[in-house]
Amino acid sequence: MIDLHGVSTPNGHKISIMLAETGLPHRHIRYNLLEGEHLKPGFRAINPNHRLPAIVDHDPVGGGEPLALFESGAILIYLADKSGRFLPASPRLRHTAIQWLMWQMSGLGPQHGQAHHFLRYCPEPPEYAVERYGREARRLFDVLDRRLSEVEFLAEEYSIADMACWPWVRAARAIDLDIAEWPSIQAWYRRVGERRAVREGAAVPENDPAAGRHMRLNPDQWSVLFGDRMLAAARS
Ligand SMILES: N[C@@H](CCC(=O)N[C@@H](CS)C(=O)NCC(=O)O)C(=O)O
Repeated sequence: MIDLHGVSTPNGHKISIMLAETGLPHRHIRYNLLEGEHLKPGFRAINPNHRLPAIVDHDPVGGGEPLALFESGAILIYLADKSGRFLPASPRLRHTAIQWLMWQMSGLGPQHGQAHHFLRYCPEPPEYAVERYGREARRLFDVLDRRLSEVEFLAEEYSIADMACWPWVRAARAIDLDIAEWPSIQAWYRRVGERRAVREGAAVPENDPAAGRHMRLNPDQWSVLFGDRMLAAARS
């Protein structure tokens, strides 16, 4: 049994999609970020970085004590190893899949995340930051679109690289990007989105605060995400 410590955000959806795809037995433990549930000291044993998602596998690969893992890319690779699915068997394509997964983890996710921060959270967004991250967000979509004009899926066959990117492409409307501008991304987005496991894994609860476009945080919520409460969790 795998515990998914999760949240309804793009990073959380990567893992719920993979669990739905593989059918690995799991239960979903949902966190409320705005309440700071991920900052509680007890969560550190699962993720010392105090972020979501994380998993605890009570029947881990290789046996032994339950295994706790954080970083959604590492979790996807682990679940691919455990299930023997969604990482191509051929070394060339396996490394291609890992390459695009790393691109998502280091580029698409963080850069679109910064664009989102300055557009949606920053009280008085500096024009420089909005433009810098806006341009980078568009550049990354240009890169993705070019790749998807050459192949049906990022590593030629459907893999964890597609599962990692898809929720971030879906979230791009929140930074005012319309995927209709990138036809190959749009076609791939529909192709992947038609999968039952993707629909199931990426279902957003109606009351999910992260699903809204405009984030109006009260001072305590701001402190949890960006201020003293966030820092205190790492220092305590
Ligand atoms: N690189 C990490 C990013 C994790 C991350 O930043 N998760 C967000 C939710 S998508 C989070 O926990 N935010 C809480 C916070 O910033 O306090 C991953 O891919 O797992």
